[in-house]
Amino acid sequence: MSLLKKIYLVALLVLCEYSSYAQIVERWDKSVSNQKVDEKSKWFQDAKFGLFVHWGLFAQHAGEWKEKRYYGISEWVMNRGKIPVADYRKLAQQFNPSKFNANEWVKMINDAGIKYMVITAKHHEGFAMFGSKASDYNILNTPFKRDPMKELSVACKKGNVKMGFYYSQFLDWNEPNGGGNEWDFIEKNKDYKAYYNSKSIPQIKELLSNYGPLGLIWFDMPGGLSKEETQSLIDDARKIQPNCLLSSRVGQGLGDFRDFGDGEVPSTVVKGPWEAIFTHNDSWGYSKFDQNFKTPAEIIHLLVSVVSKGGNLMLNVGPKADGTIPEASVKCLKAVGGWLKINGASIYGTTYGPIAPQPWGVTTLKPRKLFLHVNKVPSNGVLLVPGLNVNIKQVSLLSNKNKLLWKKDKNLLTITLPTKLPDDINTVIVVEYDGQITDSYLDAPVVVSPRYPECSLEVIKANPSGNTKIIPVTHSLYFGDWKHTTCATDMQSPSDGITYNVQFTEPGDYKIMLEYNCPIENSKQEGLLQVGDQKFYFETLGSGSYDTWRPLMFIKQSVAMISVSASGVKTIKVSPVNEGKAELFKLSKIIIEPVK
Ligand code: JFZ
Repeated sequence: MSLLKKIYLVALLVLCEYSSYAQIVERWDKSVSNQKVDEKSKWFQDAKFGLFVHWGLFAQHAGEWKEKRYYGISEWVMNRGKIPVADYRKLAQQFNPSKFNANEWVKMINDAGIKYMVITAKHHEGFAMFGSKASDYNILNTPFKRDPMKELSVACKKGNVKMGFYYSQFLDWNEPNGGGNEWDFIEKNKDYKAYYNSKSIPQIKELLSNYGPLGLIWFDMPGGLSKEETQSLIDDARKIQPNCLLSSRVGQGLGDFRDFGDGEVPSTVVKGPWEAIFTHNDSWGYSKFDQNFKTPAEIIHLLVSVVSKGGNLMLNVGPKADGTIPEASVKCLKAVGGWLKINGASIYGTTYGPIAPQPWGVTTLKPRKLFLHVNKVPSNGVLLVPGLNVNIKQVSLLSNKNKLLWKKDKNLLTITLPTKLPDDINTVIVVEYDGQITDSYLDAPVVVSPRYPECSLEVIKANPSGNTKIIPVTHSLYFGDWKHTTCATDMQSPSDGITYNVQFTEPGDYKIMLEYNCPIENSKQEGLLQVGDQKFYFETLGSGSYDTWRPLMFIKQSVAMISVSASGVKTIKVSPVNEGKAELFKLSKIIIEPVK
């Protein structure tokens, strides 16, 4: 691993004061689970959909420096190219986003159905995108001369969009006492407190004082402050704007809402205010060559998935140096907004779905209304909704209010779907009911039905045994482009393994496949799949090594063909056969396909 990668990873962990993801979760759970969800964060939890904007001098490089293209997060080019401060600062002399129009941005936000925006006021490059008295390295000292943050705060107020600022409170590659620049400055000579007192804290106060009521301050990459000093920074912020929410990346397990890792969605429901953040392509800052944009369907599915677990999605755009937003992002957000115009009632103001994910999709909830998000249609046109211990009043399509035929047998609701669903990306069905839906069904068995091309048994639904851990495994396609896949890991002896309870809705023949990552050097170990009392042995196949800095490559291996004689619950278990030289594999899911 290169020195830069080590620095980034260590910085990421040390600056976040965490030694592992588990500790991130554990430390947060300790602090936030004691906090009641108060009125202050209600707007945030109702909003569900935010826009992240990464804009700075880095947009001029657009991922390139001295004819070299840097794949991954383009706002880190100064660090990756070890660009001397003296050279980098020249960018400020030519920065003139003449096509910037705050009202056009806010119109795009409104058309997208987005309710809040968080924009980089100062990223790690140290340049303030706002007029600052604390540092002359700011946008007023450029050919642009205007304060785009001021113009955005006016436009957001007019467009009823909550405004927030991203602020990198510790990493500052422009400053001798800021974090992260080891190529111009000597780490051991740094005085972080001097940096906080002369630039970071004064600028945070400027943002809180000069841009009207803010929805949130999105701190990032904490470091250099003790828990007490972080708390006093929070106290100072509260004195200026008590209702402004602060992100969990303020550090020390503090903050008003929880941010997960970049590009990460928790695999289960998470209670309390939280947010998943995603790039639109593979970079936060504008990149002139990164065309890997997520489609409207992918964004809608991501938004629905996040909201079904109780969170917000904040999707990022990276404006160009001229002040315009890439056309691919504008078009995509408009299409997502079109879906929300019709289906927004199933997103805004909802809470997490009380029913575990089903083969057809997931759910969200409002009092007396359960929303079924159908993105896979059963071949027989009959939707099975388990776990409804309530009095059903009506079932209809959200988009056109058309009533649907339904019947209920104990806690199983059966809905007859129309031959053509109104939306082939995600159709929403509203189940109106009396009474209280309990969460009890979140832990129900995973459902497998032959009415779908395949059913996935995500490992989060399994029970681990022995040393087995079910955790998010972090990897990346390119530098800083983090991905997180929940896997069952550390299965190395026969006493380790995972067990599912699986509800087969109908008898039939089924093919069982395992999806896993297994480094070639650890492959050819023997595993055992047990379905009820049937045993199926398999030998693992190599899929590629695991390294945080590379894509985690998965392989799908067919290991069994079973006949299920009647509907009902079966246990499915996976474990190593022998005491292995290494873990059997990192298992992400079991896939079950009906045999046609
Ligand atoms: C940080 C920045 O370095 C990056 O440029 C971008 O602004 C992103 C939103 O935030 O990157 C991080 C910070 C923290 C984690 C991962 C990436 N983390 O704690 O997993």
